[in-house]
Amino acid sequence: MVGLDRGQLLPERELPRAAELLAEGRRLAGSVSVGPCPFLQQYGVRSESAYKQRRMAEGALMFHAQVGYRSPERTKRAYGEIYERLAAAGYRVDRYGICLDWSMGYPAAQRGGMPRGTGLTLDQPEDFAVLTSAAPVAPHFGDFVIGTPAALENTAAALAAGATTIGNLGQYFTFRMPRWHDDIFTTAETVKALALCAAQPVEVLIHSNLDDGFAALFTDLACGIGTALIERYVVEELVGAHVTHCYGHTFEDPLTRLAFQRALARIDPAPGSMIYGNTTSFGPNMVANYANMASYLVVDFAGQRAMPTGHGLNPVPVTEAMRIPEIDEIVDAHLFANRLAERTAGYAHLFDMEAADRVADLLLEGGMRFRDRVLAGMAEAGIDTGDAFELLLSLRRLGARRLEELFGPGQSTPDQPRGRTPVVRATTVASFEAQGAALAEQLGMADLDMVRQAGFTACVACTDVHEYGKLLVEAALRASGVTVVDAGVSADPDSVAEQARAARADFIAISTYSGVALSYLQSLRQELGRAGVVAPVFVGGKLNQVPDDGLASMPQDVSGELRTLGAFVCCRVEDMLHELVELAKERSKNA
Ligand code: B12
Repeated sequence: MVGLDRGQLLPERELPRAAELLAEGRRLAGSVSVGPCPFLQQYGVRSESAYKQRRMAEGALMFHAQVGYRSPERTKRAYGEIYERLAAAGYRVDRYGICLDWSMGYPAAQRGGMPRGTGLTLDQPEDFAVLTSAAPVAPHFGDFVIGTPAALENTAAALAAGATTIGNLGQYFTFRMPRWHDDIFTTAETVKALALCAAQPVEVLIHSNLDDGFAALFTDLACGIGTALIERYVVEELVGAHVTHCYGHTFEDPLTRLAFQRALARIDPAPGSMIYGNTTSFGPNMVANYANMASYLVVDFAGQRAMPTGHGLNPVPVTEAMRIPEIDEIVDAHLFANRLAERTAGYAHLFDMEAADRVADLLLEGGMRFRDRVLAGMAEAGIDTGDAFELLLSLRRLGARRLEELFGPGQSTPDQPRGRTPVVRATTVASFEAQGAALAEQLGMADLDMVRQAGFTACVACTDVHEYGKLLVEAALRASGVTVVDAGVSADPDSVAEQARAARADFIAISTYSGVALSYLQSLRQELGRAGVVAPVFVGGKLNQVPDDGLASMPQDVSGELRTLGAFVCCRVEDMLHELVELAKERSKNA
């Protein structure tokens, strides 16, 4: 008994039924099918899954590159050029993850005037095929397709362009499109898109990047495996399609990275899509980033050599933390990775696979417990867990934090985050808590006391799915005695202004990463004015945007414009804390 009630999660009197949505998706398969593309033709396969199985049998390592610039021409050039330059060096890029812009998640008819990020927009369904025709590399449409309001139309276009791995179910759970509030529509389109894939005569893999979804926000890695099991139940048992899982961004620790691969191998019958690079380890020092890249790739190579799971491996360009990588930088990363693979061919037996399997056993056992408890808890609350629509929507509305609190497999421990001792601790979220506390301490006793005594209230939000900056800011503020009002993730400016007003916030802290910093701050200023809120705004993260003038297709730094708008631009959390000391001094003078 966890006190969960259907009325809290699904208060609507009427909701679509999965059976009808699934039937609609399947019907569409009569007119939409997997089209030809150079990848399928060159390798004589009907799907990427078949290709992966063949390469696994050969013992080959496979490689994944992420491409997607604002300009379709530049993206098409990247599609052709990366393949050709690697082939000339004797190497192969097996697959491209095509990084669509988040505005592609709106149905085409409603896309105009909606906020745009830094990625690729394809206006017509035919544009998908123009791209995939540029080289014999498997097209993976893994962002802003399944899981968005445009799920059905984007899936249809991706299939017609020859894509047989389509995602991203992970994004369904966590990504919210700015100014889009209809999660019922998003869920219905997602279920239809899953059914369209399931009804194809060739095997289409439904990709889920667990790090894009709840997994990046759990404190227990076993919940990540549990989520993979729940997704498998939805996709395979309720819809009849094939699921494949990706992870990697946040997996820095070598043992758990390897153990996660081995645990997934035991639950996913289909080949894996890709193991993403450990992007969170990348910083401003490019030489150091080569070491970061080598450190996770060596683990991934050993994992694939010992137990091939079909995942493409992802050499992350060393510029990742600074900007969207250029074509040259992607090629360099792949040249480096291929050479590293040659140099480390004999390393696999040096790894302690038994140690990894002991962790994999824990992940699996905890993951199964999590899945079983989630499904039993939902059923007890009155959710029809046999209905893909109801189950998906309930999970999304509940969110990672609550799911872990209610159903996590770890022992109940009230003083731990989420109230549980993790079965296998995920280090990322915990490290932000610790870093935040350390930053506050660095202020020194006198300044810290000054801020604590000021009794500030802060309204904190992030503009998109990137939540780590916000978690760090919140941790530092709490440790400085500031009351934090959580205005949410992917928070629209009007909602932030309203929450700042209601809480009488002394200041607002915004974390932003998706290349919308300037337009967001402009709207926020307007909304704050409308709500009558006069409070300083601190902003940090990736402060850039693609200009609207059509002259540049890459995002440009907008820190100067943000300062002109009156915002406090913060490269580091410390910048905000120092400013708070000044605000606290002023407050004590005026008291
Ligand atoms: C982790 C990550 C993700 C995770 C986020 C997990 C989560 N739940 O938070 C996942 C995998 C989900 C993800 C998704 C995407 N990502 Co991402 N991601 C990153 C990554 C690797 C790290 C960012 C991060 O969280 N760092 C941790 C924070 C704590 O550290 P920091 O960034 O150095 O921040 C410091 C300061 O800026 C400050 N700070 C931050 N915010 C604030 C706020 C205030 C008020 C203050 C005072 C200080 C402050 O605190 C830190 C320490 O001082 C970066 C690349 C990189 N290595 O930086 C890309 C990156 C930010 N992502 C990017 C993109 C494009 C995306 C996607 C659009 C990709 C896609 N097509 O799906 C989606 C986002 C979709 C959406 N709807 O928004 C781009 C952004 C491009 C740009 N703007 O130019 C980057 C730069 C990667 C790249 N090179 O292309 N991503």
